[in-house]
Amino acid sequence: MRALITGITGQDGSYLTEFLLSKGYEVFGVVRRASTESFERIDHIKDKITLLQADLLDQLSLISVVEESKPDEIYNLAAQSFVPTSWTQPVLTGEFNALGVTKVLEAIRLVNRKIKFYQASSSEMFGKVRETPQTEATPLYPRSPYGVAKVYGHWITINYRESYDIFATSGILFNHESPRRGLEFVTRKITNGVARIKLGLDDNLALGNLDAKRDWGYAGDYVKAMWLMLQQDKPDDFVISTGETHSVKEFVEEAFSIADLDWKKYVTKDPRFMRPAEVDFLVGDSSKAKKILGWEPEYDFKGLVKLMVEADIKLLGEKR
Ligand code: NAP
Ligand code: G4F
Repeated sequence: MRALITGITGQDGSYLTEFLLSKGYEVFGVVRRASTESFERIDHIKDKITLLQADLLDQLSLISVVEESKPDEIYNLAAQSFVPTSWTQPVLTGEFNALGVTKVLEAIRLVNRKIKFYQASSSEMFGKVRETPQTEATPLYPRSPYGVAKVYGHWITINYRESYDIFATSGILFNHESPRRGLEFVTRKITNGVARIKLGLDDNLALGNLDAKRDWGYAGDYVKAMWLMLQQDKPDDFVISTGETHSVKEFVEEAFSIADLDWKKYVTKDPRFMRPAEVDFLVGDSSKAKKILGWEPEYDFKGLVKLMVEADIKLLGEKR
């Protein structure tokens, strides 16, 4: 089997690549040209995969990489994925996260309609939640330009499924984290902050809204669900979540306690990290994925926080 992954240099791209290699896949990854190469997350597997240059902004480059790699499956993970940036760069976010999806689907339509397609949709689409817990049938109410663009990506995926009979699936994934998470996302910001404080490199961690609640899972568990979705007889939409919700404050308490630190001595609230419109509460119901895909997460909240805190303490310790 051959797979093409957009966003291969990202958190999910790196875990999915490892998983597909373990299943015997030939893996091709889309990377965009940059003046300096930073493939940190896939450095350890770079010699086992083929990297091809393309950009979600460039239709012809996407057609070329699909022609060249001849994939059985395409995983569209590339995106501008940081929600706050979607307010400062709303047009670019729309180009990547909304129209970019159409460009990948057009490449499939033009090159080979038998290619199976996975779209990285998001629980951010639920935004100001209309029901709890959120399922595949919950109405969408996005609260950021990022969320709005992801709604477009979700619906264009369904539209190509219905218009052209393409095997196009949409995975509505709730927040998933890992030691490879970008440093600006709240979980990694906290675990990196804890490690820095523990090692005496810092004495403060400035955060925004501590009351927001998220359904946090482990990225390594979630990429398996992506693959399972493409192994089914028919394309569909699936919510992937743990079913547990915790506040940012609870994440902070757990992370600091793992390092034997009192969080109240170090954490401050900084209005710079508040958002123009917030998603206050998310919790997913992934019964459909459990029943049809047989998917279950292995990591729970405490296991995830521990994994991330320990990894950051080790990483910073090694760098010293
Ligand atoms: P990430 O770590 O930010 O990775 C994003 C990837 O997209 C990077 O490889 C990046 O490449 C690539 N990319 C960005 N713009 C591109 C463009 N114009 N052309 C080609 N590649 C481009 O994100 P992630 O956490 O792995 O998330 C993967 C996907 O799942 C994203 O679509 C995200 O929106 C979605 N999602 C994530 C979560 C979550 O909790 N992690 C939840 C739901 C949905 P560079 O290395 O060149 O920047
Ligand atoms: O970690 P976050 O930045 O993730 P957010 O906005 O939930 O988005 C992530 O999950 C989505 C799935 O629901 C993905 F689609 C998306 O690509 C991304 O991966 O923020 C989580 C919460 C927010 O409510 C935010 O207001 O944490 C709150 N928060 C509080 N202090 C903070 C901070 N967020 C960040 N990034 N930095 C802070 O200092």
